[in-house]
Amino acid sequence: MSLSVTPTFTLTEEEQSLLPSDSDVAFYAEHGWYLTKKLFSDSEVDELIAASERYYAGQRDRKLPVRPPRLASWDPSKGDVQRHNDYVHYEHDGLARLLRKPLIGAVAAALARTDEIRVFQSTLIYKPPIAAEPTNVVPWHFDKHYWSTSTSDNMLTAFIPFHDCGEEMGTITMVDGSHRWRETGRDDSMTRHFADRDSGDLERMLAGNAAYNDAEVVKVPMIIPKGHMSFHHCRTYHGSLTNRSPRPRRAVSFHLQDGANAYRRFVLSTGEVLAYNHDVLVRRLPDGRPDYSDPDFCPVLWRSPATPLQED
Ligand SMILES: O=C(O)CCC(=O)C(=O)O
Ligand SMILES: [Fe+2]
Repeated sequence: MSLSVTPTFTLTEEEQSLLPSDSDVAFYAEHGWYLTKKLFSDSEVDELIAASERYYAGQRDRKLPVRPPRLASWDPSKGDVQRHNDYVHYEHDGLARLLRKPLIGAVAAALARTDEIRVFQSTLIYKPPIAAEPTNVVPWHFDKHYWSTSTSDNMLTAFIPFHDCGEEMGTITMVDGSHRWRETGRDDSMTRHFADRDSGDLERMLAGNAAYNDAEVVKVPMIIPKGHMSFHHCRTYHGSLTNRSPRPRRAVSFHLQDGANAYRRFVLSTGEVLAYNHDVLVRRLPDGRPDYSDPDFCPVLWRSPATPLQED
């Protein structure tokens, strides 16, 4: 992107009043999660639903140039299971326009105490209203495990429901303060997405890590009113139960990276070099590493006005 088309990142006075306060930022640092104020109007949230329905009906503004190996890509042939679709900020302009609202990036930057926030991934999620549907359960995990090829330990996720979202819907639930735990035993399976792993193993891993840290597992369900969202640190354990309500649970998991994040080589115990889906998509740095600041896939969402612009 050339300097001349670099967007300016500004907030209205009203938006500034929606930023986290200093005590909110301290709360996030201590607890590993944060519930925002109302960042989207009702009509913006309704537009997210409409855009997601167009997406599910097959509308795309562009397609990924190659299909990465572990792409989450629900389509109607998969039926009434939990839907996950990655890279929606790339493939669908209607969703991207709303998700790229600078205010979301500004909130993330304040929480992560950083000047720049880039999109890392966006996953459109839909839990059908089927209480007994096993794929609706999201087992305990933290996101950094499958971002092992990222240098940053300061990445974070905005969980953005498209309606009021509470316990009956199987809202996202955080394990309070778990981002500060030290990790016991790590193995290759942790780099795999929770959908590809055994939920019993994940439950045991959570209990084992809590015991190792002499910590109690305090599960906090995020009760999120329409237009609000929750944020979680990339090392905060979280999961969610099934959808027991009569309506679908619709959301985007908007995964964000701080400006300093970059690719690092991560070798599994087998000697295999781990790849994240980006690694077959993004442009390369001069030294050959995947560029996690490729503006096509990882656009800048927020840059604090004081930060000098860089040519990319
Ligand atoms: O859909 C959920 O409840 C959890 C989503 C998730 O794992 C995340 O936002 O990182
Ligand atoms: Fe997650």
